[in-house]
Amino acid sequence: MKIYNLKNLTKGEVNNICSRSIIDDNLVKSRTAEILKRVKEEGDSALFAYSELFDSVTLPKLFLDEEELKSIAAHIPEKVKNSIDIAYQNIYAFHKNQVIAEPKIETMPGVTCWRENRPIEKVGLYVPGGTAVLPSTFLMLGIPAKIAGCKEIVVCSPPQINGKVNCYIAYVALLLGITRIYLMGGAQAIAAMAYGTETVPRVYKILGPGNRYVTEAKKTVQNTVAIDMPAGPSEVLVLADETANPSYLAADLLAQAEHGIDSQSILVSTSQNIIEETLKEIDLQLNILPRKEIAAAALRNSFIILSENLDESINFSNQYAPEHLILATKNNEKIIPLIINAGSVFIGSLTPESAGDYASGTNHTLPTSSFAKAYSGVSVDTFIKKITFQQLDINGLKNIGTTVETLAEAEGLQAHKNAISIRLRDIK
Ligand code: HSO
Ligand code: ZN
Repeated sequence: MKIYNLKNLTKGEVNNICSRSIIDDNLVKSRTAEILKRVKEEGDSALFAYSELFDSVTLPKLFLDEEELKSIAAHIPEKVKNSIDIAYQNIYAFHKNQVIAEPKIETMPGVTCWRENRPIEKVGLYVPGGTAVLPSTFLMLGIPAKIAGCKEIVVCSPPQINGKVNCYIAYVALLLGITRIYLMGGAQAIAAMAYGTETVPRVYKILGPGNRYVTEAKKTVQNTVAIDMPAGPSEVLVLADETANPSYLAADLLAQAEHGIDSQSILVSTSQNIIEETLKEIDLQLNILPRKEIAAAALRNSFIILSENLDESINFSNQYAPEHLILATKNNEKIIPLIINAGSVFIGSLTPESAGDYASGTNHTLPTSSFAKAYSGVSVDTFIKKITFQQLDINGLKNIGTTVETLAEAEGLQAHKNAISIRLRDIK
């Protein structure tokens, strides 16, 4: 891991190490465009062809139904099933409280305005397969969608070589009351949900992480459907003072690093000693990880910042805007109000990111690539639209009438003025 001394870095250099600009890959772009076009034009037959090509499987049909999901889910080991159940309960409990009804506001006597929530009727969830199958991501997307009340939840996940999904994915589907999983991954899955095919319903919003093809496809279909947020490689920033535990810091940095070779694990510390000890710990812990090659590659991409004091550390963190921020200092409570940009924050030495990745209750679908400056993580809000309502009574019309007439006239919009005047004349 590269080590930088913050006080020796110019503004430009800080900007540089904070930027996660991913080089546009023209091959990914052109292949994705081709896939999108083909699914749009040929529908189901393109999807069958792509599962032969990319998933090496000849599917009899493009989805698994409830009976099939039940028989797959029956093979789930008891221990995993119980853990999924607990994660489900915690995530449900936390998200349930995000549904908030706003009060009606009388802005002037007789003029009442309010907002009501409405679920997005049709949403599409992408649940990755590939090297890491992530049932946790299915929970993180499915639970808020259910709580929001989305009527149609289309779920796409790539088929395994046997033409099925694994037992965890099947079990989570049934837990969520989802009775069909479409067997498709990659850009073709995003295309199917964005444009619709004979079998796959077209949705209004697509959510979920994926590889570069999925990300590129989501970016491209945005003129047709909404998406959750721009996605980039996963990242963590650990902010540590001299009181932190180096073996915990190393464990948290490695947990992030094992996600993928492009993951970023950043340590920002005021203590040279902690930095040295953490590097030693990383060496020890890395060697025994099954995904050590991936983690090692990610660490080569990552860096450590030595800062003069905690304020500088926090400023750096706010500029980096990490997806995950871990606070490992003696005074975490004081830092909380100073955090401006972060996806999700993990406080104190007993709170590893893994807790939130799986089971504490918060969502793990979070803004990466510094999008935490402008985006929130997935929540029930992600699956809801808010509609405004208003109603005027006689009093309200009298009270607001002249104001609207005057403004309409000022804008030269006589018909707008008339819509008020015609009513005012009647009630006089
Ligand atoms: N850290 C990932 C979520 C995850 N971790 C899933 C394990 N499984 C992105 O927040
Ligand atoms: Zn993770």
